[in-house]
Amino acid sequence: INEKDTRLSKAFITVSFIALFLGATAGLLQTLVRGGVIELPAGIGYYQLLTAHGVLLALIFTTYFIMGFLYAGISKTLGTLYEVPLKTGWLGFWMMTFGTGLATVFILLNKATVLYTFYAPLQASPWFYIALVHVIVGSWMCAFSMWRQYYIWKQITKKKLSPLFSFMAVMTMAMWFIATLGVAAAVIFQFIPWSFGWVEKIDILISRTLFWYFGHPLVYFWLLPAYMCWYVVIPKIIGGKIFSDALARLSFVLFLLFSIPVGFHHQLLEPGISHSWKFFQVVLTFMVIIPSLMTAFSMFAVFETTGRRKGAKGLLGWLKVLPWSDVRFFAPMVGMLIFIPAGAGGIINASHQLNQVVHNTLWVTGHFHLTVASSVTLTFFGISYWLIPYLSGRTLTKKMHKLGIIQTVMWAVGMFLMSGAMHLVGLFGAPRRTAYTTYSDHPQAAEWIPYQAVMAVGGTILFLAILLVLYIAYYLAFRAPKGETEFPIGEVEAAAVQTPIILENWKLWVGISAMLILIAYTLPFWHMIEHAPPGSQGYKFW
Ligand code: HAS
Repeated sequence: INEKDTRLSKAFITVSFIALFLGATAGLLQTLVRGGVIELPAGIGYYQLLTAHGVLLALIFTTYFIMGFLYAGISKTLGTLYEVPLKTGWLGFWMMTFGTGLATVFILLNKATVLYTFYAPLQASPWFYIALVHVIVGSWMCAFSMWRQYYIWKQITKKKLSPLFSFMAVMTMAMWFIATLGVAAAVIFQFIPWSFGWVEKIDILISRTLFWYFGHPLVYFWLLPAYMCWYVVIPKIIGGKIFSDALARLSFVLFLLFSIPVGFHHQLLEPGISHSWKFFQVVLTFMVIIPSLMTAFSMFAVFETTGRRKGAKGLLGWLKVLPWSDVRFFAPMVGMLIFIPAGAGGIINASHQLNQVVHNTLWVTGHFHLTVASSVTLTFFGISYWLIPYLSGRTLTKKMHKLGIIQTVMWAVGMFLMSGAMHLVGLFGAPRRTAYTTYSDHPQAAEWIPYQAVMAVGGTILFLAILLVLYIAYYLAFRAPKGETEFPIGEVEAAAVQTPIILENWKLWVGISAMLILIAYTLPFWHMIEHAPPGSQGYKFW
């Protein structure tokens, strides 16, 4: 990888790890507050910390890590970044970083205590929304820059199919771009005029709908780079081959089609949206489960074929020959295993009737700590263990392999306690996003408190695990012995079917995606506007 490209990736990864540290510190404090273990010093609010925790980890750590990973992979598979993509990438980085800095300052000043979902009626300082515009537009710059690199590569090579990694990167950014149009519309047309006081009222339903139009594909924006590691990197690390290039591409196409028109499954208890439209989007939600099931199938196939090729016998003998002591495999593998119950939880959430039981309880918090905070995050840690030395020109030592494995185990144990307790106590009705002081004197709370204590223990273990991963990252970036580290990119099985070119037909897939979005959203949106409360001016532009 070229030195200039390295710098861009390193810049993104550095910010992501700083956000990881700050967000984790907020997380530790908040789990201790909620468990009733400590009280915050005067002036700092529980919801302020919760906002910092959510924004820094769910939005900033993930997005920056993803950009750093995608740029490194694109440079590896499509070649050194051309001038325009590189410059646009830096423009994106600085816009995003300016926005992130500004947003963090306003959160710390307690002027943007609106949680990471930031929809109305909670209102922040207008500067928080202006900061968000910078983050969103900056990320679009990165999307344009990656697409441009891909386009130039295609022009020069005249190839119909691009390398699997870069196809996946382009697809991930396409999904991100279409999804962020919703949140950008809410920020520009609703939140900014409302927070500056240019309009008096805001339509809450529309703000939530635009947020969730973005909010669900957002979770796949986190997931897809993890899947890129599972599909493309893991086969190489375990000494195997990619099961099927066509299957991997198809699963990404299905994510583009079905991850966006499903936002209503976050609004199943929202008045103002008719049941038939909710039902329709629930059906589409069940469609978006299919590419994950395909991924599970594909990964099992890779593990089994690789194991058998290495001489494994019996039904499960292949399990034994997997490289369990290689942290590059171990961390993502634990992430994959956790994704089995995590995905099952998602299916429960999406089931309309069951959603009535779990919505707005700590169950949902448990769900996303298994998905994004475990399956995705452990995979990102697994990637860091080779990506950081790859970028810094150093090597992943045996000692770091061991520390990484300890880190992963600590993460799994901490999360088992924290997320397990969240799931259970959620079923007893414990609400999410509620400070200890809000209900601690309520008789019902007595039943919840022991679970919250377990959450605090789990949260503390997780915080220690973060300190460990930060140490490993620092060591790999600045202290490890100099040398070359591989960027593992797998090859496809010789026996796999030829990939049909149609899978890389962008007009077709983006067109179908737009059509599905129009079908799923136009009429419900129209109803919302028609039945908007009088005087609600958030959509004055209509
Ligand atoms: Fe979710 C709420 C439904 C997946 C994140 N979700 C959330 C929120 C977040 C989130 C952050 O329908 C909270 C938002 C908020 O603040 O309010 N979710 C789903 C469904 C899926 C799903 C159907 N979610 C995710 C992923 C996330 C994520 C992924 C982050 C990365 N979720 C919901 C719903 C809600 C929700 C409702 C709203 C709840 C409410 O009422 O508020 C599906 O995509 C899941 C499909 C996954 C699978 C698992 C496949 C398993 C694989 C692993 C195979 C393992 C191997 C290892 C190969 C079907 C691929 C084998 C190895 C051996 C050694 C044996």
